[in-house]
Amino acid sequence: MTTLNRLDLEALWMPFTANRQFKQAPRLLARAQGMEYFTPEGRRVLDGVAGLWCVNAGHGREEITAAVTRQLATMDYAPQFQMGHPPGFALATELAALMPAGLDRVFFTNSGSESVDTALKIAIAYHRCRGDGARMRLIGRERGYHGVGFGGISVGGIVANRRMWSANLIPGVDHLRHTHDLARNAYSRGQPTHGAELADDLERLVALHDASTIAAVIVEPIAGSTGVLLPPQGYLERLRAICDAHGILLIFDEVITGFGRTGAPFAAQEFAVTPDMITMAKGLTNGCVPMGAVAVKQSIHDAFMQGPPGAIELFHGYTYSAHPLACAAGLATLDIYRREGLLTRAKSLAKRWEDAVHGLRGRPHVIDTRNYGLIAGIELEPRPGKPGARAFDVFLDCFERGLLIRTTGDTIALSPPLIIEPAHIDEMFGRLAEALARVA
Ligand code: PXG
Repeated sequence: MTTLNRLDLEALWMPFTANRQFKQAPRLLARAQGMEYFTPEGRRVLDGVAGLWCVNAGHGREEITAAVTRQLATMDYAPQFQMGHPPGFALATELAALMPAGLDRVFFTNSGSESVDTALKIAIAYHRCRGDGARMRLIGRERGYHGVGFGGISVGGIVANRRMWSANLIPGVDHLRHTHDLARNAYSRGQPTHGAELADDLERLVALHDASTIAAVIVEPIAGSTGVLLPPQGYLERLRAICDAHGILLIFDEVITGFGRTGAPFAAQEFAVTPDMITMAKGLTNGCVPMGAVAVKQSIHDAFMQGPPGAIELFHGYTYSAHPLACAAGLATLDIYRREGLLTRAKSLAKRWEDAVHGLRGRPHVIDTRNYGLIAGIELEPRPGKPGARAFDVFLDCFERGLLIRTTGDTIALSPPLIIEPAHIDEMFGRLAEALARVA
């Protein structure tokens, strides 16, 4: 590993990466344990982002390793089409029990992107099953991220993910405005005060298109990828009420907010707003085997269960839906979450975390600090004409000095493993403060 040279890097086309820049000065990780990564040279790097918002129980969990190893030796793969296996049913049952009441039917996928496209397809098909087939329109939100499938980029609101394929995005999609408003909400602790009225954008779209053409609205309860955008107080409630008034399904994309990130198992529970479907991935297997899922209300599932008993009710699925290794990893992960209280642990650390986040106020270039559960967004003033460059330099500086952070535009996002201890919080924000002082 330590002897990788330039040629060894050529074949791999890396995702969401500046490939040419990266390969000039590669940043490699070779090993991980608990709260830490180690480089091939053995240098310690504190994990401030749970890998990529997924390793919620920390790295190198032996129980998961053992469960996956056992499953691999017992049955490596089994089809799910017209066949089944016990770990698939067991994981679905356990997940259903974790969900907000009523969302107790589970469809398995392999990623967040697949979960999103699955949920959008279910939404449209659901209305058709009920004889309401004109409801095909999908509503996303500006600055939303819903993965990289054609459905996900269509409802998503990130221009760089859309412009290349703009002629091919799925038709019949509109976007609500995003809720990020530094002028009114900078330095909010938890949910911002202003902006619930932005949910009324949905009323505007209903007035424009008529509710009878709208299938679903999809939002992240907290938008992660575009820089930690928190829902204003009352916003999600209002969105739910408008959806209810017009028979529109509400989908929460909880790929990053699921599995304890906010202080409750799911953000839906934390914010006490129950959507009709929840998409998830990442923390479902502690990031160690790819897996995603969509939880749906039983009434949605049941709308499909009609026609002759021999008929396939939903023409959708993946070769690796409910892959046995992923199910074994998921079951072991949920067991750890339960035993160690990790799905609510963020709550007990949230105040300490919040104070640390807001301790960065007043540091060079910082124009906002925001937080929820074990999530932080630290927004920097961009360098003139060079958006993202300053935050990226902070990222590089942190990595060199032993801290992994994530940046998007000029916002630094932190989302550590939920096993984090107060000493790690101090170390993380100490290092970040030093990096901010160094980077021009
Ligand atoms: N929905 C949401 C809300 C996400 O955050 C996806 C869907 C797609 O998941 P997959 O498994 O297909 O990648 C995501 C992914 C970041 C970051 O730094 C976030 C994601 C992925 C990569 C980076 O914020 N989230």
